Amino acid sequence: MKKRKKSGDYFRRALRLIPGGVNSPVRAFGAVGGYPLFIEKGKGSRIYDVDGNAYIDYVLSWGPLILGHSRREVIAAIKQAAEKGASFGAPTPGEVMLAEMLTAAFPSMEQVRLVNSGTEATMSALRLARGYTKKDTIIKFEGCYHGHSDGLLVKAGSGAATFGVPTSAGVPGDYAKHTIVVPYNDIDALRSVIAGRHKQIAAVIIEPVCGNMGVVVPKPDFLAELRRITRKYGVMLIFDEVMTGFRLCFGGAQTLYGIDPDITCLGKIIGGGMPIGAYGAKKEIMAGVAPLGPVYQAGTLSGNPLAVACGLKTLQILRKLDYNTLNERCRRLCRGIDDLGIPGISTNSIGSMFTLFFNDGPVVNYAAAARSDVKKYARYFNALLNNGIYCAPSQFEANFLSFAHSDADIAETLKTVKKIITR
Ligand code: KE4
Repeated sequence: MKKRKKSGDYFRRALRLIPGGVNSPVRAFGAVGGYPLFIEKGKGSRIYDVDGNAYIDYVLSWGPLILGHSRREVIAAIKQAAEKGASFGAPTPGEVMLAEMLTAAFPSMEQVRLVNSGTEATMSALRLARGYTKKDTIIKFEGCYHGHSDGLLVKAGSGAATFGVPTSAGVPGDYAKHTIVVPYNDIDALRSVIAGRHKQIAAVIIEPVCGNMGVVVPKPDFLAELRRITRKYGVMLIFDEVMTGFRLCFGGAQTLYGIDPDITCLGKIIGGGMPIGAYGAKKEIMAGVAPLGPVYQAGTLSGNPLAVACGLKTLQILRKLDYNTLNERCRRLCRGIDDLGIPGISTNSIGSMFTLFFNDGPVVNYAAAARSDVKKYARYFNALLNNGIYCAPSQFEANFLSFAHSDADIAETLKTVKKIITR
């Protein structure tokens, strides 16, 4: 049993000053019990808590650290940028270079605007879609998470395709009613909503591969059919690639599946672990964004030079790496778990993101994911933690590999997972 006394001390201090002791809810270990680790440092595939315990890290700050922690060249780039100053509130050369990198990797984007988080990216993308189409209603999919802007904290009302109801206090019903929620992977539900209401629907927003109900991949042709239907009815298609962008491959899910969305949202990896987000589209659509057009969006620290330097260096390194080596390790890990053939356990994985579900599967949407045994997941999570492996502290999250995860890490993880789930 690992000693985690100092984390407990910090948590008690934090609880007095920070709601739930954390600056983002999922970090509070509410779904798995106990108290969160307070992290001292990260290096390569590992993080180290304040009690000196080491963990193979499969959270990687919820995705951004695809190169692993504290990659030498990335830290050097941040230090070099910091020497010149933290922020100017004026354009800098790095922002142009990052815009060139992003639009080259995502040809559906001819122009891109940097913001400070994935939430800002999706919130701005929806405002742009509404401004461009002059329609107010949007469609999201059950189980997809796009950040915490009001109109997206919405769940399906009674009946599959009625107007949404808020999932959070403080969201006026008047906001939620503009959001329709349909089941992920249900193209018939999507088609009937759009056919019936396309005159009011500005956009559909989707995680093209979902990570926020645990990993759930689109059924064959789901995304292609989604693109066909939205194009047919004049509804914009927004790909939220905050998690999948530069994760599944250098060009994200849209490159992997060959889909051309109208607007793309990015985050996480493009900042290499520092605060950043972005949204982009064809020039004609981005012409609607202030100061060019009437859709207002702004940010004091948008394009922050340190975040840009960190993200740019990350992508410059990433561009030269072979994703097959990364993805093969993820496949090996998940295949090793599946080959154990344990009833009530299944894995979903794609690229270098995976979820072990306490669920017979197949987990193809939120209703299926919700049937998972979250108590078993909590026990599994804590057993992994006590054996030096840090996975997502919730059944309904994705886990990630980095280029720093070695064959030995995978072998150790598989051995530990086997010991835990077969006992
Ligand atoms: P941020 O505002 O947290 O940078 O991004 C919001 C967001 C948007 N779109 C997708 C697909 C996302 O996964 C996220 C954020 N992901 C969660 C983890 N599932 C962040 C972790 C957290 O909330 O602390």
